[in-house]
Amino acid sequence: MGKKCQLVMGPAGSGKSTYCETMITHCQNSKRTVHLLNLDPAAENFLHDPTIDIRNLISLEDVMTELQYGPNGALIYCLEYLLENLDWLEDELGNFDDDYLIIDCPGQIELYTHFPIMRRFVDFLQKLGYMVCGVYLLDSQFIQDTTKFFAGTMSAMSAMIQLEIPHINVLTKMDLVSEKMKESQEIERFYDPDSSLLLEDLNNLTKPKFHALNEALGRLIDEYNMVSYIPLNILEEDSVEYILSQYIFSFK
Ligand SMILES: Nc1nc2c(ncn2[C@@H]2O[C@H](COP(=O)(O)OP(=O)(O)OP(=O)(O)O)[C@@H](O)[C@H]2O)c(=O)[nH]1
Ligand SMILES: [Mg+2]
Repeated sequence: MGKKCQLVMGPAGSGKSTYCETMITHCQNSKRTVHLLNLDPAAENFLHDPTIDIRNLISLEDVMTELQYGPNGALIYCLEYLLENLDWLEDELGNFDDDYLIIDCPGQIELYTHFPIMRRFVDFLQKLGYMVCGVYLLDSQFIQDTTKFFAGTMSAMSAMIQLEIPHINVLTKMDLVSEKMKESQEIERFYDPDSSLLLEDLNNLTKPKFHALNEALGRLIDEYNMVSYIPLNILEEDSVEYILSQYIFSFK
């Protein structure tokens, strides 16, 4: 089977850590071996202790105190420090062979959009023989505001283009979406975004001077035709298993 890993990305609060916990519990229940790699130096508590943890290499608080950086600058420093100390990570990774690795990333969007950090990290994993799948999470509450949904879709696309790896997008927290909404046709246009359907909402929500921009962004999403979402309800085993199957399938 080879070494596989999921790089779990997405904006702050999109549900990355919860997704990792859910995936690990699910895999353990079905007797699959998984390891959590925590890449977020600002993380606090985990349900499952990470097998590998960036906090054992460098402390965000130390960086903030010693270098007098704010939290965002310190986080970038920590990740760049990791890239300079990949020997440490290689030792920690050991030889997991057929196991899965689930990587919980920080929520700073700039890590996926314009810093080369994640790209270099992925290159490193690939050199070690890992097949890496990007899993980009977006909070399903964004569907209530098309402007947020559009912005989230642009950031998902940006991560896909930056990393050039197999990729799935997941709409999280579906347990919070009403049954009525889930059963309606309306939700389908978010799973497989059709910009012409969303554009009307978007134009109603923005001032006329932005309409040309909205249309250009809509065309961009259509032209790439790459962004679609898989809904995830963490309370339903079938839903978690489906994401896992799509992740495996992404390598085919
Ligand atoms: N109801 C519900 N709440 C969720 C779900 N996923 C996450 N949450 C809640 O959303 C909040 C943020 O979840 P996290 O998993 O910490 O999100 P994150 O993306 O790791 O956040 P950062 O690491 O700060 O970027 C927490 O209060 C979670 O309990 C979900 O599937 N359903
Ligand atoms: Mg987190």
